[in-house]
Amino acid sequence: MPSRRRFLAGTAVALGVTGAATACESATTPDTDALPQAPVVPAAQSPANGLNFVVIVADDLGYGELGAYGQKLIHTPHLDALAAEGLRFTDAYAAAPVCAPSRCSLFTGLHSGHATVRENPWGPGGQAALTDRDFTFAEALRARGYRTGLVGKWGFGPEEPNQPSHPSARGFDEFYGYLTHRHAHDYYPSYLWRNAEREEIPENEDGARRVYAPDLFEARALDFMDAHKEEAFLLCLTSTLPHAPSRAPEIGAYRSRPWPRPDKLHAAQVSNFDALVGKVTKRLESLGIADRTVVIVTSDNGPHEEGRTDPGLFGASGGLRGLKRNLYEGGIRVPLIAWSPKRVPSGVTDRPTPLTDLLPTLAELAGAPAPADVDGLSIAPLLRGGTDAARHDHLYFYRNHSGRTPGSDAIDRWRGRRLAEALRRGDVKAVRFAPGQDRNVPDDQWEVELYDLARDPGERDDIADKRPAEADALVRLMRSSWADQYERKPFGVSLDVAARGEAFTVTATLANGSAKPWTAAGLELRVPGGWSVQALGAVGADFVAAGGRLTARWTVTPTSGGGWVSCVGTARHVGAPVRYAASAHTSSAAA
Ligand SMILES: [Ca+2]
Repeated sequence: MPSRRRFLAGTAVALGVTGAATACESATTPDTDALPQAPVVPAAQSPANGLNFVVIVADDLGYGELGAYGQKLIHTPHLDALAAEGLRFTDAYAAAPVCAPSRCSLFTGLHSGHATVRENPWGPGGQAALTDRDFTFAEALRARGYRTGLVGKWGFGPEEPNQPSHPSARGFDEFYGYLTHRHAHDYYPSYLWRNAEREEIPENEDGARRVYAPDLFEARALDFMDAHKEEAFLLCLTSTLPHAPSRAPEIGAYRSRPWPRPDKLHAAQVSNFDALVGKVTKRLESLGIADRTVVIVTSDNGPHEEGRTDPGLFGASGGLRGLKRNLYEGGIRVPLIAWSPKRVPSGVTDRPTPLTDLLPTLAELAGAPAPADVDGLSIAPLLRGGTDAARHDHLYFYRNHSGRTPGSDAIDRWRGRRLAEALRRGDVKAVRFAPGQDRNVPDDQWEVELYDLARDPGERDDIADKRPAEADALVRLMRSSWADQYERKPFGVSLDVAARGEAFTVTATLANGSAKPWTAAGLELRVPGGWSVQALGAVGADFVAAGGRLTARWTVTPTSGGGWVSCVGTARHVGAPVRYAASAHTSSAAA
């Protein structure tokens, strides 16, 4: 029998909503084998003339691997053109120097001292999954009526449908790609996931290499835009390029270069990523929707040195110290380009911009509420042509990772397996290493370094001894940036079903966890045909303050047996309609 957790996740999956599971935590385990599928509550209507968003994330693409960021050997003409026409960020940061924590922060807007996933699956803590407490930017936009798709690497297990860490449960209407982190390392997979279904790729069985996954993702991404060109959409294209292994169908333009084969293939991977971005923008133009689409391109961490590639050959870190796995700049500073013809002005910004800013930015541009308790800040003013956006007081970074590679370990001075933290405030950055992998050791056991990035962008001159008070101040900020379990404020609809004799009491809450008030709020309960419903008080409110909530209760009398009850919460946020939903099976409340 599926576990209660899977059952609860199934409710959320069916509706693509948040809150369902938390609402039912106190419920008794239902006999889920006997349950029909949860009813599908229609999504909100797509906003007329809404902006589209295409978020393209490269995997391990270094700060210096694009021509627009100084690359000389690898050709990236499409991205260079995007950077010239759009807004190029010189100081953008992944939240972590390896994949899973970086991506968790990117999707949820929480930095690596608050996010659910702070380590790779094989890190000391072995984290690999999102939970129902996580609210992604896809969930934010979906509540506003966006059609949402994710194509490529999701990277969070388990390898199962109908569970809270599946993209379908975290706001994506359509998913095609790898579920788990490890599976995404296979460029010729024998299967991929399409929503909750595992789809076999017989051409790649038994280790055959006939179908290259990036080609499948390209086709699916273009199809998604074709299918939804009349609607407002969010497409996340999470490419696995140019992650190890160095695999590409063709070496192409690099065939005659005097480089080892892994480096030729790596260069081809980066150019293939560039070509992918070019095809996406060309398709947006041919569909006539480029002018109302914002394309954002970035990477999840610094360049790798796996599969015998040599990042030094290409200057892949752009002159910064560090590779993937390091908390020095090369491990975490990433390219970031925002492009939208006629909308995003061309230019360059040095605003320190963590990828946690994506959630509030996309939400603001879409007119959707964002949870007020995220760490990101919106850069929407910059994308609209303003000179700046609100700046972070400081940026926090965490690393606890068992794997190490020789180059990154040497850059860390052979502390690559030790837990590390970094913090940037203004132009000053602290990096510190614990004695081992325990974050709770006293401060005086850590090795602390301090760098002035304005004068010393390569982090070569440690000034911690010269400026001890400043080093101490940054360490205090590291301490305060960390929460073992970050408590989230309620957001969206939650639902509770309690048995009361022959009847049930259903309590629903619509929580406005955003920073702006909502108007015209209402909760509507849906039950199977023939059941009677009696509201116990008001089910609507003219006004729900920021941080406030609307709660409604009903007595529900079933005609027989159990069944699904669903609740839809609607409100207007800055005048625009938003919609959240949750459902629960009444057998979950049976004594
Ligand atoms: Ca990565």
